[in-house]
Parts: sequence; C-alpha cells; structure tokens
Amino acid sequence: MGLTNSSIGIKAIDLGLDIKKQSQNDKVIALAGNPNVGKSTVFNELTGMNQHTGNWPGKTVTTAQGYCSTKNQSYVFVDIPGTYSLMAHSAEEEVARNFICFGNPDAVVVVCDATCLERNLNLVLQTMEICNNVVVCINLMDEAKRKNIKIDLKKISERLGVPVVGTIARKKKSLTELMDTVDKVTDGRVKPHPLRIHYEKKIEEAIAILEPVIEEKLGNKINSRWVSLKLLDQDNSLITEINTRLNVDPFEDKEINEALDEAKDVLSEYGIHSENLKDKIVSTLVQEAENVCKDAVIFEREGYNASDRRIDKLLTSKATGYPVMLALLALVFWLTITGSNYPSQLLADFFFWIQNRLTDFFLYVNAPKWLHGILVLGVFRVLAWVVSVMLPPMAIFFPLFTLLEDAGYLPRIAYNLDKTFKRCCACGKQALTMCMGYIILKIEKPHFLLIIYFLNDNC
Ligand SMILES: Nc1nc2c(ncn2[C@@H]2O[C@H](COP(=O)(O)OP(=O)(O)OP(=O)(O)O)[C@@H](O)[C@H]2O)c(=O)[nH]1
Ligand SMILES: [Mg+2]
Repeated sequence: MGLTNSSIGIKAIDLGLDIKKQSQNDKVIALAGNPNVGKSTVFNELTGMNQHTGNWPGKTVTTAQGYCSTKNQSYVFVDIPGTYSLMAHSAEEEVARNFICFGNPDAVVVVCDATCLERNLNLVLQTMEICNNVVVCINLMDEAKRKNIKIDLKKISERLGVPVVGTIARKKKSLTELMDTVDKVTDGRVKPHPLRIHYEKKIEEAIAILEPVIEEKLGNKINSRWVSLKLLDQDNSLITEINTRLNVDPFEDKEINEALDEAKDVLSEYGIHSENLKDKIVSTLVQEAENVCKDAVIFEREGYNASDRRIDKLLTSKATGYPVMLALLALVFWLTITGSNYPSQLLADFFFWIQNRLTDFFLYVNAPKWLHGILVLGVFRVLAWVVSVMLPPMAIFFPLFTLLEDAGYLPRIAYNLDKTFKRCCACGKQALTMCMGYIILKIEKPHFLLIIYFLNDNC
C-alpha cells in the first residue's frame, strides 16, 4: 500500500516547478483537477508511467512528470495533486496552485468528473482566470452514462470559450481526441477565449483600482487581475509565493499598498470586508458554473444518486457514521488479527511437517549436527515462522483495505474523523495511515517476539 519506486514509477519524482524537458521543443502540459477525477489515470495512460491511482481523494500529493508525443509535438505532462480550488488550504493544494500559477505550462488540462461536472467547473473557472490555454477534459463519461447523465460537450465548450473533450481515462483510445485538442491549442490552431468572470460591481471597481498597479509591477509573469482579487482576499500564502518566486513583495511595495488601501476603502464603503469577500467570490463562481451547466448537463433519471445519498447519510451521519465505522474497522481488525491465526496455524503445521522431513533427511545422510542446525533449525525455521506469522494477516488486511478503498469507504472514514483529528492538529486522512500502522505493529510484534524466542532458544 505504501509508495514504492515501482508503484510511483521510477521516473515519477517530485520535481516541483523544475521541469525536466527531453528536448527544448517539448511543451509543458499541467494535468489539474479536483481530487479523484482520474488525473493520474490520464497521466499514466498518456505517458506509460505508473503513478499511484486509487479511489479516494488525495492519492497524489506531489507533482510527477512524464513524457508523451503525438505526430506533431512532444510533451512533458505534469500530474499535479487534486485541488477543489486555487484558494489553497493544504500543502497539496499549494503544490497544485503553485504549478498552475508559476509553472508556466503551455496548456492546462483540467480533468473533471462527468458525474458532478457543475462542482468541478469551479476549478475550471478559476484556472481560466489565470491562463488562456485551458482544455477541459470531462472524464468518467462511462460513469455518467451509467447514471443516465447526458452532457452536451459542444454547449459547455461554447459557454466556457475553451475546448472540451469527453474521456474514459481507463481506455487509452478515448484519449486520442484529447491529445488532438492539446496539439491544436499548443500550436495555435485553436485559440481559447476563456469566459471572464464578472464579480459584483463593487468588487470590479476595487479590482480596477489595483490591477494597473499590479500589472506594472509584475508584468505578464502572472495574471494581474487575478492577483488583484487575491490581494483583496488577503490570500497570504499566494502573496508569500509571489514574493519568493517573482521577487516582489506586494505588502512591502508602497504603490501596491496605496492602491490596495484605496481598493479596500471602496469595498468597505459597500460593507464588503475580507470575511464576506471570499463568500461573494465563491458564490459568483458557483453561480457561473450553474449557468454553464444549465440545459447542457441533463440528469435523465430523477434522483439518479438518491441511493448514493442514502448510503452516504448512513455512513457519515452523526448518529450512524461512528457506530458503522467502528463496527467495520473492528471486523477488519478482528479478521486480520484473530482470523489470521487459523491460516497461520495451518501454514506453521505445514512448515513444521516439512522441517521434520528435512531433519529425517539430514539424519538419513548422516549430515553433521551444525549443518542441520544452520540450515534447518536456523534458516528454514526462521523463514517458516516469518512466513506463517506475517503472510496471512497481510493477505487478509491489504485486500480488505483495498476493497474498502474501491467501495469509496476510506474517504468517508477520513471525513468522519476529520473534526476529531483536527483538534489534535492532524487531519482525518491520517486515520487511514494510523490503521495501517496499528496492523503492522500487531503483525510485527509476534514476529519480533518469535525472533527473540528463537535467539534465546539457540544462544
Ligand atoms: N470508471 C472509470 N473510472 C476511472 C476513470 N478514470 C479514472 N478512474 C478511476 O478513478 C479513480 C481515481 O483515479 P486517479 O487517477 O487516482 O484520480 P486522481 O485525480 O489522480 O486523484 P488524486 O491524485 O487523489 O487527486 C481510480 O480508481 C481510477 O481507476 C474513468 O474514466 N472511468
Ligand atoms: Mg492522482
């Protein structure tokens, strides 16, 4: 379950914003998107690499780079961690935001989940505020079809002003159109004209005061309209990044500060402060996403996800979430720790039967006692103990955990425990690694005890 060289692909190293091109002409494509929408699956199919994929959000936590070519162009693809927005709240989201803002990709492919497109468009709209070369890849079209969701890709594309392609990332063939579109966008045959978000009048007035000053200071290194909005929104982590990467400290610059004060005065005249500004920005984006999807995403079956919602309620509500979680985890732990005793015993019996046969053989050939001691009582017995103690719990625990992951239950455990873990300055996702740590300790403990027993016995 842990990350290994092979599981992440030997070349899939976290290079941050440092792009390793194979040739000077390589174009850089960022694969962005909400968590768990299939970015790494698209990345693996296109680059032939083996990035970790899994059915829970937050599988990818660092960037990975891979190479892929079409007839016309060679590309460096960068798989970035999933993020719900560019208002980064966690380290992974900062990695994603930084790459989109400061990585200078030639195009950004925003991968979306076709079964909840409207929610995913939030990130698309924010990405389009920063760069023009955006391609929207609506993935999981097979899941949408299964849920009777019809998506009018043409309409969505016209409304967004950028190319939109439908894909099923697990089928490589379905990615051909995506690559054709990326070719067209990067070589200029298709020029996206991204929809510009218009915030309410007072916010636009404030942006208009700040934008020319920012443009003068930062040039075309980053979209000045977007930075103005972020300055008004007091996005301190972005401001720190601008300072580090572009060598301009907006909070220290006199002219920026003057313009910022003036813009803030305009906002406060209308009763807009940092607390409600974010809400207003988010609600404009949500409204815009709703407009884009109107009549373009059709749910043919009313209550198409009613059963999902019912199961969600059972698994995450206050009354039933914890009992179900505790019962399920207790069952998994019981099967792993106690249940595995039976196959362990069977394996041990089998190995000791072999050990007796080996001993008979050594007696039969009159082998010296020390040779029997080293080979049979030493090497074979230790191996037999390790295998019989460790194999069954692992063979039970990891498939069970994978089943829970595939069924989508692990993110729900993380959700249930998030509040509690946050009180200890941790986050709900850590519950999953804690479960694995607990099991490994449980499995390893008897293993160590056996080795100590063996050493005591023989020394
Ligand atoms: N049915 C179906 N499943 C898909 C498709 N694309 C990806 N998946 C599955 O969706 C799950 C999530 O895929 P990932 O590639 O790990 O998603 P991700 O966006 O990289 O996730 P994070 O790294 O957590 O942000 C995996 O179980 C994939 O096998 C698709 O088109 N159809
Ligand atoms: Mg991923």
